Amino acid sequence: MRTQVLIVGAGPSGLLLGQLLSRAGVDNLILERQTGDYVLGRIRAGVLEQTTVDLLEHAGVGARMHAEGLVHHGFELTFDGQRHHIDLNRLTGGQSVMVYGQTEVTRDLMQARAASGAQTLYSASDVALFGFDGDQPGARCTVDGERLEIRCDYIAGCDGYHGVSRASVPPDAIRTHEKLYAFGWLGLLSDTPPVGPELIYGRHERGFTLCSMRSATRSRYYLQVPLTEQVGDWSDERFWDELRSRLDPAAAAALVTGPSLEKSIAPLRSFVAEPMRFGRLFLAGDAAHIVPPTGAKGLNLAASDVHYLSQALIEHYRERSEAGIEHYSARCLSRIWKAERFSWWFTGLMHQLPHEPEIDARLRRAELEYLVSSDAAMAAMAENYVGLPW
Ligand code: RFL
Ligand code: PHB
Repeated sequence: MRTQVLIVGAGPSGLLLGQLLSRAGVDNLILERQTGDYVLGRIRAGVLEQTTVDLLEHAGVGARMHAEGLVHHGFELTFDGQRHHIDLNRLTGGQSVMVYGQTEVTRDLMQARAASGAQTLYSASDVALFGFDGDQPGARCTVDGERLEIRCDYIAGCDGYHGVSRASVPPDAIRTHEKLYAFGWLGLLSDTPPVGPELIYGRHERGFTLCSMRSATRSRYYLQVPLTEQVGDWSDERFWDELRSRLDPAAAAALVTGPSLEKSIAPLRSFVAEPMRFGRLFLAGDAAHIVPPTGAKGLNLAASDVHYLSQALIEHYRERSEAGIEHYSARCLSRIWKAERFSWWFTGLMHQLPHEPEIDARLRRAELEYLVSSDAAMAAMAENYVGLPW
């Protein structure tokens, strides 16, 4: 088999890259380790920056997002029992974000791919990459018990943090930076109306909480929990009681509870791999970087990588220009490090940090008080939250 661009991974990065390439007439094939249903069953990100919304539109998958997504002009911060509104619209000169779940983005992209006739091989096991340091790259894998070999011009490693692409790079060619936090987020999805019209990020002595949503009738809540917690120890009732105890009185009174549709614990990590190109292999999305979810940058960073990579490859095939390919890694990393900084800062500001010296906790409270009293500080936060320009 042969294709121009072999994409490893059918998460949002791989599917969006495939869609942008297909629309530009660049032949591509996706290899995915899981089934399509498994990929759609993962509940992850929920907030899209305007640039991500624009890119999805450009990819021809904007219709349902615009019909069903919720435009949010602000969000709320709570601490010490008080709510503070961050008016994104006013602070950024009219910008906003779109609440539309990763599951829906993925579903829209899968449907567009099926309609375009581009090929995706699901349940592909033992994917092994070769030749990307030369000019004849490819991959071998097993699909339906058959061993396949696929040749290509380029490989896009869109296979997430645990994928094979980054692991295929010789250790002396790659540098990684990593910070694992001592806590995770326990998430719950339920068919209950959201507690308020905007997202609420809450700091509380029992731990951070986030009240998010997927629609007017579906809510997504998160609780900071120690990494040692097991999801099986959290009945729905225990989750709701804990959430209520961390909310401000008005939110606690407004909270509507119901059976969970999904519950899971995600560890929090900051991670960057440099560079993001190794000859004819590119890394994009979670394969190259992870942010803690505070601020919802993970999926949006994946989208900006894919924007740069699709441009670079399309330019290569249309104009025989290597400029985008040469600059891919540096362009991505410049934006990634800024989003890493923001996510790390917002995480530290809002979470209970184990064994934190008292003075650090007081300093963080002073920072929060300063933040909500200063338009300059709120504007800096808002500018990062809506997403830095490409
Ligand atoms: P994905 O979504 O991990 O997709 C990678 C795909 O590659 C496949 N794969 C392989 N395929 C073939 N061969 C192999 N050897 C393979 N190894 C892996 C996988 O099965 C998968 O389908 O990466 P991608 O596309 O870069 O997308 C990135 C986003 O998914 C990610 O940034 C966000 O979901 C991060 N994230 C969150 N971001 C937010 O902005 N807000 C959130 O609330 C949020 N919650 C989360 C998250 C990430 C999580 N992970 C990764 C543990 C919650 C979780 C649990
Ligand atoms: C979500 O809805 O899953 C979500 C929203 C905002 C975040 C993180 C996750 O910062």
